[in-house]
Parts: sequence; C-alpha cells; structure tokens
Amino acid sequence: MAYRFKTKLKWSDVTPKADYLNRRKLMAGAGAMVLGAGAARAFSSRVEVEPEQEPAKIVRAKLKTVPSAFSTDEKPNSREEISSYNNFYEFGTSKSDPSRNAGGLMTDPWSITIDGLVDKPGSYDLAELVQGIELEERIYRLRCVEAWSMVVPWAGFELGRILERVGVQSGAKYVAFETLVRPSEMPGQRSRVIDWPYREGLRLDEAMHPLTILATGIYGETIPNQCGAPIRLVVPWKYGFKSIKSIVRISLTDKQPKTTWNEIGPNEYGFYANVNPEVDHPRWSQASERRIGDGVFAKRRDTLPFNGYGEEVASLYKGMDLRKFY
Ligand SMILES: Nc1nc2c(c(=O)[nH]1)N[C@H]1C(S)=C(S)[C@@H](COP(=O)(O)O)O[C@H]1N2
Ligand SMILES: [Mo]
Repeated sequence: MAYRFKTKLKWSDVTPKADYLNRRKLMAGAGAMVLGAGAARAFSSRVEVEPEQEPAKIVRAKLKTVPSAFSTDEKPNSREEISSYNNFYEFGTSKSDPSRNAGGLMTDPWSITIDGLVDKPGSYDLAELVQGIELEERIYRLRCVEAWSMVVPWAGFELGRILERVGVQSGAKYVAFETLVRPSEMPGQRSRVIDWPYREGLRLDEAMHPLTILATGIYGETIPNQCGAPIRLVVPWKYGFKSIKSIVRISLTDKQPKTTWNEIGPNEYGFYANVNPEVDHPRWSQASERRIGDGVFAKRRDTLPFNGYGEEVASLYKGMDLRKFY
C-alpha cells in the first residue's frame, strides 16, 4: 500500500479478510476483547493476527522483527517478570499495581502529537506514523534508579526514524515527551502523586543515537499495557525513569524541557540520568544492582558506567562533568 500520511488506515485495509471477520466475531463474543483489538490494529501493517481465546484479555498480536547487533547476549528476563514488576505511576505506585490496573487502557485509536521545531507538525495516527518501518528486536539491559535491573527483548525502531519523517528544524536542541492523561482509565492519575502528564526529555543527539528506540513490543508481541502500550521510549544507558511510557506527545524544543522526576527531586534525579556507579543517589548506593529474577540470596551485580553502553555513548558527554550533570 502506498504511504500516505493523511489517510486513515483501516483494519480491513491491512488484514486478510478471513482474519478480519474472525476478529469481529471474537470481539462480538467478548465485549472486553474490544480493548485488545486496539494494539493489534495500530501495528497491523506488520502484524500477523493471532487473537487468543482468553476472555477479557488483551489480544496479543505477533510482530515481525529482525535481529540487531545492539542486542546483549545476556539472558532476558521472563515475560512474566517483565510484565508483573513495573513502575508506571499512572496505574499506582507499587510494583504490582500496573499489571493489575492497566488492562482497561484503550490503546486504539492512538495518536501522537508532534510539534515544536519540526517541518511537519501535527497529530499523527500511530499506525500511519510507523507504517513501513521495520521492527528490530533489541535485547537491552534496563537499570532502574532504584537499583534493580532487568533484561528485556524489545521490539522497536530507532526514534530517529520518526524524527526524520517529521523533519527536525535546525534550531531544535531537545526532544520532550509526554504520557497520556486519562484518569478514567489510569486510576493512579486520580491522585496527585505526580503533576500529570508524566514528562521526559532528551538532548537531540541522545534522541538521534541509534541505541535510542521507541518500543512497540516485547518478546515479539505487542507490548503489554503495563509496560507502556502502545509505544514507549527506551534509552538503555540511562536510568529507567527516562524511558517514558504510553507516549502521546513529542515536541522539538530549543530549551531543556522540564522532566517529571527532575522536578520532583532535582537533587536525586538528574535530567541526564546516565547510569553511573560512581554517583550515588543521596539515599542509596548506585554501585550495584539486583537483577529481577535472581534469588533473594544471590549476589548483587556490579552496575556498569552507562549501564554497559559506554563504548557507544560516552563520547556524547565529552567535556561534561558527569558528577555535576548526573
Ligand atoms: N509514564 C510513565 N513512564 C514511566 C514510568 C511512570 O511511572 N510513568 N516509570 C519509569 C520508571 S521509574 C521505570 S524504571 C520504567 C520501568 O519500565 P518497566 O515497568 O517496563 O520495567 O518506566 C519508566 N517510565
Ligand atoms: Mo525507575
């Protein structure tokens, strides 16, 4: 199909007819399935639909991915670990809240506003925005500022691909991101623990770095809601809070944007937030970490500078005092 920005893609345009009818029947049979149809449709251009027969559950769609040389050969955490131990304050502040509360999030239709210093600002339907972009499997370490870590097999693509599509103007120096605000489906947003929306940002060269991806899947399937469906940022050399979930807005700016955790605790959470074992959090050491899935008596692992991605990214910070710009 020709690439067109302005035309609304329909499920029926991109799915073989038999699957389409099959899915409709399935949706009619279980009202709650409507929720799940969403994520699948958003990526339907590359999706082989395999709706599961579980009632009231997200329909998981398989994604086609190609391997990437950026993947670690460390053993990935299990799907169960990755989707049951989460930080996603929009659904509550404890690690088990997101998996319990995120099932009702409607991820389709989904649009992303791209604005600021770009040639083609606008509100883009996600399916159209990502159409034709090949998904890669990127197996990355994720290091939370709370000193736990995981290894996640993401499906995604370089953020730079999208930025190129909309045309970054020469004055742009930073990229700002915002998460959806929808308290009716995000129960954590009914309390003011955070000044919603959750906000994050990167310097433009960080955003354009090939390690920086937008992820739409995990383990070769559409991303679970609690992990940031339908699309979230992944910046593997930075603390996890930079990897903002369920993105609805991307703005190119000439000033460093305000970011949620940096605003909440400027002495504890930097804008840069590069993983650094030598700069402790004021309340705990960052020298080591607990890998989720390791037994409670397992030895903690040493935390690596830039989370082990220093060879790729250290040059971005030449001349900066990484103790000051933490
Ligand atoms: N919108 C939003 N994005 C977010 C968060 C959040 O609370 N809200 N938590 C962050 C933190 S602290 C971490 S460690 C990672 C966790 O990602 P995971 O739950 O997929 O492991 O998501 C980040 N992205
Ligand atoms: Mo985190």
